[in-house]
Amino acid sequence: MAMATARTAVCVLVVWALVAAGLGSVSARAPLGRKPQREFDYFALSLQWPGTICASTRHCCTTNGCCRSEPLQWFTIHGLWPDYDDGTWPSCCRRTQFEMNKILPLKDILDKYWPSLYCSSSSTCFSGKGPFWAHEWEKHGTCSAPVVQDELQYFTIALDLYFKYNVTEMLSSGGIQISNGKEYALSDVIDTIKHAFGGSPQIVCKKGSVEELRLCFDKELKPRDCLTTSLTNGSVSKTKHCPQYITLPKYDPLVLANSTGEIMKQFDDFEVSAAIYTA
Ligand code: U2P
Repeated sequence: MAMATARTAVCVLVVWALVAAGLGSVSARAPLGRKPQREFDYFALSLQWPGTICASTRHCCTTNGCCRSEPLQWFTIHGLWPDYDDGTWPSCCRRTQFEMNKILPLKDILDKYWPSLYCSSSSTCFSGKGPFWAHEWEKHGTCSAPVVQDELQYFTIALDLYFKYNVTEMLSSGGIQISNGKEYALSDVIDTIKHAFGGSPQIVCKKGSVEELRLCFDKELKPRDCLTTSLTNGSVSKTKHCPQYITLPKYDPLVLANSTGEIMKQFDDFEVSAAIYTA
């Protein structure tokens, strides 16, 4: 129900953002002094599995989605990435800074479905450090022209694709449930997504558990196959390869909450910096 409401809100915003920005054909411009990067070939919507990533969390802060009392039991967004068909990708294409106030109407939805799963702030293209969303917009969003022209449009399109192609639901309808210990054949997971989505996903693992799942789209935002070769040509290291049988583990935030001292210290630190940030 909450998901349906969120989806409706995002759809309205997508239409609005598309109309506001227009769908002209402006190619990605390079930051001053750099050669322009050519137009991308397709998008990868990269999703993270909190059950796997959060298992490595050692300390907490309010910005880390792993630290919430209610566990994240769905794939969350990592980013919408413009990619090339040769397995490489453009990055940091325009000198434009992330501005939180441009996406304020999306804030609650982003918090829920696009949280950072780490405490450290992320690197940005030109201004050092910032929130996870700033990193994704500056590194990938600015290279998404001519399909995406501005920050609001970048986030609304990513959210719209995320809600339209709900991977968590696709897997559970195909009998692949979140569960500690239960192993699924990698080929079954891929086939389940292929069948429900209409394109072959890319799956990244960490010690045999799903860490990321990527769905790919052409420039008209229609499903297409992801590259499988990029797994071998350097974008994903050997340790990220998936074995024949993989797991989709649950995680329990209470386990984290029990390692208290460090957590409270991190919360205090965050409250101080958050106050400065919002002042
Ligand atoms: O895979 C490790 C990191 O490389 C970046 N990446 C990977 C594949 C791709 O198609 N595009 C891409 O950018 C990601 O970097 P990030 O967005 O996290 O900075 C990914 O985490």
